[in-house]
This record gives sequence, C-alpha cells and structure tokens, in this order.
Amino acid sequence: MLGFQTLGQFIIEKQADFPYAKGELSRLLRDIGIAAKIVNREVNKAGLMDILGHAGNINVQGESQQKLDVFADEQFISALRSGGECCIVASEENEDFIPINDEAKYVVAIDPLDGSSNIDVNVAVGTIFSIYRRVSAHGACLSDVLQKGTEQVAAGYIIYGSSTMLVYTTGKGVNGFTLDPSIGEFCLSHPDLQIPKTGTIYSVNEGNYVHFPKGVKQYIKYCQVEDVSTNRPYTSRYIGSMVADLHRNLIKGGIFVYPVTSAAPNGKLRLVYECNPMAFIIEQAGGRATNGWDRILALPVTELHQRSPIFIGSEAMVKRAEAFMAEAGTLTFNDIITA
Ligand code: P6P
Repeated sequence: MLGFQTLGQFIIEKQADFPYAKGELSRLLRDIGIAAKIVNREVNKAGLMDILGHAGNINVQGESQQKLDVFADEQFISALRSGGECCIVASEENEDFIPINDEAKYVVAIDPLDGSSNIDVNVAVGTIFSIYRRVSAHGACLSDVLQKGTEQVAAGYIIYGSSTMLVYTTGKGVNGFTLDPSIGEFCLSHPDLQIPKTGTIYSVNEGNYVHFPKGVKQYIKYCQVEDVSTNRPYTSRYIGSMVADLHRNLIKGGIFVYPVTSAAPNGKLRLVYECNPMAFIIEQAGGRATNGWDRILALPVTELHQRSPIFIGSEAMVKRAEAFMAEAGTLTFNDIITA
C-alpha cells in the first residue's frame, strides 16, 4: 500500500461514479495531468532558461505573448492530440478552436498559462481547463465550445506555486492533488475541498477603483469599515493571477471580484476558459459565482473569447457584494454595458 493515492488511481476509482463511462474522460484527465507535469518542469526553471520574456508576438487578446504562454499552449494541445480523447481545443492563445480528433467526444477549453506576466517576478501562475461533451454528431465546430457553464462535465486548474497542485471536479465535489517531484506523480493531498461559507479576505485590483461601478465601490468600503462583530476590516490580498487568488480563497475563504470597469465594459476575464471552469469548481466546493447579478454558469455563451465580470468565492461574501450591486440602483448588467 503506497500510503497515498495518485491522480491516476483516483481517476480510475472515481470512474465508477459514471456507469456509462468507458474511460475516455479518465484518459482525457490523465492527458491533462501529463501536460501539466511538462509545463511545471519549464515553469520551475524559467529563470534559468531562455524561456522567459516575450515571444515577440501578440495573442488574440492583444496581449504580448510570453514564451511560456506559447510553450504551455503547445504542450497541452500536443498531449490532447496524442491522447486522442478530444475532438477540438479552444485556447486563450489561439483565435479559433483547433480541430484535434473528430472521432472523440470531448471538447477542451483552456487557458494554458494564466497570469503569465507574473512569471518574470516568480509569482504563482496557473492553467485553467474546462471539459464538455460535444453536441455535434460529427464535424466538431464552434457550437461544441459555446455551451453554457452548466454543461461542463469537468473543470480544473493547475497552480504552479510553492508546490504544484492540480485541483478538479467532475461534478461530484472538488479534490486537490500535489505533485511529488521525487516520483513525478500528483498525489491526493486535499480530498473533498470545501470553501468556507464566509471569510475575511477580499481580492480586487483597487487600482481600478475610480472605474468601478458604484456598488463595487460601496462593497470595498464595507470591507474596510471597522466592525468587530463581522471581523472587519477584512484583509486585502491581490496576486494578479486568478488561479492563485482563487486557490487561496478556496482554502481560506474569501471573495475575488473582477467587475466591469470603464476600461473593460464587459469585464476582463474570459467566460469560456476562466470564469466558467472556476465557477464550476467553486460551486462544487460550496461557494458562489456570479457576474454581480446572474449565475456565471447560466450565462449565454456567444463568443469564444467572450469576457464577463466575476464575483466568486465564499457564498456569504459574494451575496453581500451582490446586495451592494443591487442597492446601487436598478441598473442591471445590460443597463451598464449598454449605457
Ligand atoms: P489586472 C492575468 O493577466 C489575469 O488574466 C488573471 O489571472 C488576473 O486575475 C487578472 O488578469 C489580473 O488583471 O487588470 O488586475 O492586472
């Protein structure tokens, strides 16, 4: 008996939860785990290699592509291609979806290296992935990707931090695995993760304060008021890597907010491969995720790189922030973005 359970053993054991599963999803998760180990190896020695800095081109987001962004994108696509369980991949690093194997039944949406601008300063970064069943019978296409978050069959992230962890859900709770480099295996270290129902950490880029909607400004001020009975003032923590900020809040409790701003009228974060997978995970861990008004997972998905505001984390904290959004006026999300 090993005394611990590897990701591979866990996936096979949990496959029994899905009576109709023939192992494709298990193999797909295994493929993602393999690519994560390869990316981890490069991220961990980034400071030593000529793999830092700009790749010299601009991605579909209009952002300067880091060499590691491109490397991570290539590794995950390569692992999915060789694994054969994925029909198409949608990635933050590519304008259009990438056809993989039209015989396969799963679709993968991925942010290969989120927060990569932090790599140069040795701050934790992450990979975010979302898995759907295809809706097309053959000829996989964009409609296979543009599905609501409620249709996800699995979602997860890898955080390349003080240790490297893979956290995922298949809709039956959330489990965390820590990479043991000495054996090259992700080992179950955080079974059945649950986010605290409330917390004292708020995570928002307050440098955008002047551009925030009134309700967000009021919520931030609420966090800063001294009130012993509600453990305020809260602590402000903002890493600038969504995966790192959300992983901390998953473990300790807290709220992460990236609202609409005048500079980002639809929010900054991407619905398909950032907000939806993280919302699935946090809901499965007992938390809440909305755009300030509506459940993230129920939002219509119309574009591959569609943006959304996001309020995500401990249920009580997200509800409190939503109350300030509502109190700020009868403006709905559509009112604001069309104003
Ligand atoms: P800002 C990283 O670029 C990212 O996509 C998320 O990981 C992070 O939460 C957010 O953007 C940070 O954005 O505008 O605060 O620098």
